[in-house]
Amino acid sequence: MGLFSRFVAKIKGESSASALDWDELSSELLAADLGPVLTEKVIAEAKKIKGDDAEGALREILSQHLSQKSRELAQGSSPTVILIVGVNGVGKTTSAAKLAHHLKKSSQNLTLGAADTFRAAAVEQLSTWGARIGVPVITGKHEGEPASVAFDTVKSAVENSSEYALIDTAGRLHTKSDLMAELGKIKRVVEKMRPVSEVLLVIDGTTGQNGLIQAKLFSEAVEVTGLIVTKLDGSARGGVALSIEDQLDLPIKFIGTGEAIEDFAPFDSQRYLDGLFA
Ligand SMILES: Nc1nc2c(ncn2[C@@H]2O[C@H](COP(=O)(O)OP(=O)(O)OP(=O)(O)O)[C@@H](O)[C@H]2O)c(=O)[nH]1
Ligand SMILES: [Mg+2]
Repeated sequence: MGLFSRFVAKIKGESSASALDWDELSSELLAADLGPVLTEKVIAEAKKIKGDDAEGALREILSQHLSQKSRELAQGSSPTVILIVGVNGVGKTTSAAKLAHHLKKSSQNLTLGAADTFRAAAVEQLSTWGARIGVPVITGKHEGEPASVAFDTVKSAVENSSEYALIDTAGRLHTKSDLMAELGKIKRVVEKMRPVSEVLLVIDGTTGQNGLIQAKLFSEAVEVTGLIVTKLDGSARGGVALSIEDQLDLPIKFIGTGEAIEDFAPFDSQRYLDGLFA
């Protein structure tokens, strides 16, 4: 059942929902990772709703907490440079491959960069995806300088007339300031050649309110332009998405819904809202 379907039933005064009180609704929203701030706002606004179109009114309330920024990828001068960043294990490498695959459907040339030089397996992982989807992957020396791999990726993308250069980076703890500073360096080095049009922060949709803290700290280190929220397959919790959009005004641009290359789509806010009421 969608997160808000009982909510709507209660507002309509349906008897089946009469036992449900606002505290209970509040707990449900918290359990869905909407977070305390947004939960409080939504409950306060929802209490004012009366009349028949409770669902319409509630949808309107929730829409107002979604980011109004564009969910389209920004277009740079070819190649459009996109950095993929985030904490460990959230799905950056998989999302870089999925995004490349998604973009390949509409553009001729793409270049992927494996700027996670800390783990040999990470380079291998992206190279394997690249071979599978037919996109060249630029790699560097193990434990080499990530900024230099990123630079080489954009250089190669310029040389082979790629429309996009997608750069995967190593997972980093948002609380480690040296690692966060490295992101700024990668961006600065790349920008000697081309502007970085997008810094996409990957958030694991099941990690709850910690995702909000990650988004805050990454935004302080580097100008995050949008989010990819992963692991939304079968999760009843994706509410963190709404809470990040509300508090940081960062638009979710794509979602990941599984491990396969096709389990990826542009974020559709209307469908997201449908899911909450379904
Ligand atoms: N179910 C599900 N699994 C996903 C999704 N995206 C990624 N994964 C899985 O999550 C795991 C980690 O994915 P990676 O892409 O390696 O994550 P990463 O952020 O690059 O990890 P590090 O480079 O180690 O920081 C893998 O097993 C992926 O298959 C998703 O949308 N749904
Ligand atoms: Mg990775």
